[in-house]
Amino acid sequence: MPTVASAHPSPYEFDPATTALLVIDMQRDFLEPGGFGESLGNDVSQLRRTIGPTAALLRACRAVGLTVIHTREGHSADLSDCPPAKLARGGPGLRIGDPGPMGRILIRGEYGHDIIDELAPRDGEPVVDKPGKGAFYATDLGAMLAERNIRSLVVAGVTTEVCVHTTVREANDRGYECLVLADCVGSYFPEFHRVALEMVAAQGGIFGWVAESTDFTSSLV
Ligand code: C5J
Repeated sequence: MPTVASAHPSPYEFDPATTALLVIDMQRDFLEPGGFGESLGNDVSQLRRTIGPTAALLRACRAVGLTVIHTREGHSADLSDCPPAKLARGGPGLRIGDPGPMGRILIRGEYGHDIIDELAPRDGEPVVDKPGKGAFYATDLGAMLAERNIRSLVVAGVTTEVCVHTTVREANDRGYECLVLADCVGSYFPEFHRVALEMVAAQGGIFGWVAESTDFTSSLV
């Protein structure tokens, strides 16, 4: 069984046949100027350091035929799946559904909602559209994983303390063994990123493991 010996808090063992790479919300709306992330007052350049390692991770996973699944956060054009409290976020004229330089902010089908070119999904890789922070809420991700007999999730994406954390917590409660790749997840707030990773692995791995992506990819060969 492949093992990531350097994972925290303990070595992470996984079977590639029942493991999926989950790449969370690497969308223009979060990583590029003019999108949802920036509309909330964030410095989106903070997330860009994740792109190179995640591109390398995707190459390594695809090379060995690991299941790869992408997610995108966003809402339908009529906003019927967006709770009022979420709609109220951001300054006037910069809220979800408002027009921005990359199209309507965080709306499915708009340019800004899609995944950045560097990490574009390949044909056949599922893309899960989710209205919430967690990838299991109001999606068919659970069914998709069950169909493929997936038991372990290797997690990349943004942001560490929001959609990555929420999804890993949801996955942990559903019995998935989650490995979060520290260099492939990012936050607008470096301190939140650091502490969020500590929280995953604290208390003996309360809801997962943490490792560097190269330690994971070197275990694949
Ligand atoms: C946020 C996300 N931060 N993908 N979404 O609103 O983490």
